[in-house]
Amino acid sequence: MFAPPSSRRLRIFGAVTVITLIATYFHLRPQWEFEYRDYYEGVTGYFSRPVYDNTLYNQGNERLVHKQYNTSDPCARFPNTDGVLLVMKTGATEAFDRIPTQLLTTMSCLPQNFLLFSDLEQQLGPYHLYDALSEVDELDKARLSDFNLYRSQQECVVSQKSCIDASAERQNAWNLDKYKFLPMVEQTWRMRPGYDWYIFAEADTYVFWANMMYWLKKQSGLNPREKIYLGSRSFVSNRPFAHGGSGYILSRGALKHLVEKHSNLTSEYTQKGTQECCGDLLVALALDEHEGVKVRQTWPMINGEKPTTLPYGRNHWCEPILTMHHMNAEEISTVWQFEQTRKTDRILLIRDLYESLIAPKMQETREHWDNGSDDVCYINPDPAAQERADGHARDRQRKEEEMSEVEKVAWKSPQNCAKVCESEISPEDADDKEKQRDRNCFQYRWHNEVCCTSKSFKMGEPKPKPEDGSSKAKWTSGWYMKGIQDWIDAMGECTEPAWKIPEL
Ligand SMILES: *[C@@H]1O[C@H](CO)[C@@H](O)[C@H](O)[C@H]1NC(C)=O
Ligand SMILES: *[C@@H]1O[C@H](CO)[C@@H](O)[C@H](O)[C@H]1NC(C)=O
Ligand SMILES: CC(=O)N[C@H]1CO[C@H](CO)[C@@H](O)[C@@H]1O
Repeated sequence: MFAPPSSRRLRIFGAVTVITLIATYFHLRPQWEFEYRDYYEGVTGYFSRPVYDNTLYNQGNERLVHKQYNTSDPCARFPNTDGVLLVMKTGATEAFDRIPTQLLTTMSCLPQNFLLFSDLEQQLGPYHLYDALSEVDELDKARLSDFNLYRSQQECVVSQKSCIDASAERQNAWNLDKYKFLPMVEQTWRMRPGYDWYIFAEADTYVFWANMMYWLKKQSGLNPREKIYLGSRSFVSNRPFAHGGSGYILSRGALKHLVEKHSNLTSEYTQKGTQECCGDLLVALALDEHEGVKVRQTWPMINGEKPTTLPYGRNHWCEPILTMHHMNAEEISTVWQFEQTRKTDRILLIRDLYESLIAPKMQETREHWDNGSDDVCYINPDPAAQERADGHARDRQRKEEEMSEVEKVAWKSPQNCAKVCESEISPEDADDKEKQRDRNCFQYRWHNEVCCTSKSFKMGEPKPKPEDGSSKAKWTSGWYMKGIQDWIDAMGECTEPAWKIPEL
């Protein structure tokens, strides 16, 4: 069969057209790619990520942080963490709110062999959340009411948020939490034996890795083969333990002996847990009862506060910081950004947090604000007013006969309260450096005829406006900025970081 000549010509024309187009494409393609790459490099550099205005850059911290945030190489200044394992504990009611920010910030620079423990086995992107309670005896789980939430979480067939009201279950999540600690410690050694140091933290703990690694490996002189337990020491009925939220550290020696020599820890401390307040205490009991290991005080380097609640001043100034706690996702991101945009690599001291993050936001007074002033209080002496004041403030009153004229009337108004700090150093001693260094009054808070002052300075947080609009019920906080500045000047530079030697 032959096609008519017109149709054949058409087909040849079609074929030639297609071949021409393909040839043109192959001829031009490298050029397009090249031009595209050129253009892209002009904007950000081929392999680099964007540069932004640094949202932390402010009047007052220009010499401390860069004006711009170059996000290209976030791990460039991150230390080598060989020999150190991070073990992070969370719970199903909070994991998806807290862990992603940890993964986007500090943990993005850790080798990915850290461990995440929760009270439900879950998957978060490529990360696995292990169920710390998986090895608790089934009979205990069925028997103990503290495990009711554990069962509800497991029975949930949709997302946890849809099943569980996290704020209503806060107390139950806390009650369940204490049972996770020792199983987590046991599983950690079995899953990842042989590290020198194990850092146990929570999802709202921030770890300053550069300081931490320098201290653990170089500065502290601690030997991981010894049985060592480090943290911020707290007490429950005179029994010392390392506060869990601040993060605590176990040496290889401590973890190995505790886990390998005692096979029944989970069962034993599940029983004990029913009688005790908290899991961080249970860890201390297990270490003490089985290995005779007691916590060494590492506070304030291992710290339970965060930049806005740290009591800056004596003992919180030239000390390096290793951890902070109660950090919400935004706060974690902020401190990471600060670490990333610092102009220096030297050891990060508590004063650096103040000068970079807090000082630019300080002002003389804030209304509807609580800065946590509670060292010395002045309350209306009228019995009814004394009755109204909370016990904590009542216990911290200065004796009438020890009060100055200014202190005697401090309870009357925020303005009167402010004068307590202003009058601490008399005008003739105003330039006395020693007196400036020994200052005891940096800030105040006034509320309901209660005036309290503080021997440290801290930012604090907003308080709700009084519903009835009464001026007495309003919270007013203030800072004696001149006294703070004089103290800072009198302290001078921190010539050496004030490393804390962990003591028994
Ligand atoms: C950002 O950092 C990268 C990697 O360190 C560097 O190559 C790039 O030039 C930097 N960009 C700017 C604008 O400084
Ligand atoms: C483990 O501890 C539990 C609780 O203290 C106890 O009842 C049990 O007998 C122990 N088992 C072993 C093998 O020691
Ligand atoms: C900075 C600081 O200590 N803030 C405290 C302010 O007061 C509230 C209680 O009203 C505390 O919870 C904060 O910790």
